[in-house]
Amino acid sequence: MDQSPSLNGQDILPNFSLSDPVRQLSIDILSRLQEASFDGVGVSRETYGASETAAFELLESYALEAGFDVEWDAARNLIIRLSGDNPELAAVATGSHLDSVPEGGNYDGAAGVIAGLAVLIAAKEAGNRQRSMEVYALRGEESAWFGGPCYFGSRALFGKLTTDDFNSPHRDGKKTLEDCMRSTGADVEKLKSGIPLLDPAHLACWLELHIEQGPILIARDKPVGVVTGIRGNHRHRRVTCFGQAAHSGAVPRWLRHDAVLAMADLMVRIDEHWRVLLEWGEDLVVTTGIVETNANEHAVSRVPGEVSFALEYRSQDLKTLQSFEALVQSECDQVAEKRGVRFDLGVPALTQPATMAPKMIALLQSVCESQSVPHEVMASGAGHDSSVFSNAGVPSGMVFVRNDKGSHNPNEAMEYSDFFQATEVLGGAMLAAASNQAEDL
Ligand code: HGY
Ligand code: MN
Ligand code: MN
Repeated sequence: MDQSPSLNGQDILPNFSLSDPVRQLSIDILSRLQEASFDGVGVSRETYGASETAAFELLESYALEAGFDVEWDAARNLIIRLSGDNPELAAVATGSHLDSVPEGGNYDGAAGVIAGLAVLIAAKEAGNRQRSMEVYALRGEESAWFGGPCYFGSRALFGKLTTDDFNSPHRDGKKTLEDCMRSTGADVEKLKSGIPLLDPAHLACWLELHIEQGPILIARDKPVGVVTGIRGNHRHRRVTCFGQAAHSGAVPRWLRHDAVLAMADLMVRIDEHWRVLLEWGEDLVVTTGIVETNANEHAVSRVPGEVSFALEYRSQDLKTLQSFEALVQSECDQVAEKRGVRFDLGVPALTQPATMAPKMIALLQSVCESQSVPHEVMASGAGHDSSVFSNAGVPSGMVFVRNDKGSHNPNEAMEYSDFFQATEVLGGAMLAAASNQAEDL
């Protein structure tokens, strides 16, 4: 990979640093977001819900106060713009999502949005850049609120929302994504038309800062990661196993069709395939994050006739995802035959894996080196909006921030010193890209 600290022959990367007031402002905004979204345990910013909208309105107030133009698009994403000297050139963009999982952490998504605002404020003070710089605060990245599909705000940008998305049931079972979008003022008809809200050619590149959400940067003792690729995922939001309810004392094992035992049998088989595939060097993670018997009928003295569970698997390799899907189906058939049960896998939601642009990886590495920031080049196990931008043809890159205690939990932590180092890497890369008039970065 090109290690030279340059971008299309541009030898010197512009210096970029955050002033103390901009650092303090970032801390203030993140603190206010946390206060506004505290749910008694952690942070909840509900996809297309009032708590997510409140976060967007808070961000808008800071962007306006900093003197930027802001725009709400048809999906109620918020775009913050700093015009360049040649505004007809393709823009340099950054951003991330503002929603969170229920009882989650404050930094998943929000750190990237606030880093983008900080970069724009610093760039405005520094002056002279050719390309406009934009921050996209995106709605609905998480799958947690609507069971499987995700990346609603970023996919809306490129006209990629589907009927299944709009009809996705909210986790409370009382409304759909469409209902929730309408409640925020989104132009659902326009989103349903499939007309892109953003022409990929409008962007010269997309760079997203995000917390790592995993343990690697902590283990490597490095503050920053440069991302090479993002796993795709295959989500069965609700698999149901239908067996036969029975008296727990009166029915012998050989006459039972126990739904929970059948599910357990399937999970052990799936786990064994996972273990073998990893030994063969495949990239794969498998999770069942939700398991529930029917609370209206389940009992200690009742053999469960029905159980539902979520099943998600992720890989950087689309073929691995597709072949694992076939394995899951064949194991369902075998367990069904053996135990006299039936599995309903439902309609899966698939998000494609994505690779980051080599030029963006090289640029981010060059900036890390020019700023003497220790960094790890690594893949992302978690999904990100950057995969949508990359698969839409926008040259994309990601900067990871070391963060302790993982993510998708209220203990999610991040050191501000790491956040500032990563933000200065993001800013240096964005400024280099914005100062470069080459057609293709
Ligand atoms: O689920 C994910 O990978 C992301 O954190 N939404
Ligand atoms: Mn995220
Ligand atoms: Mn997340």
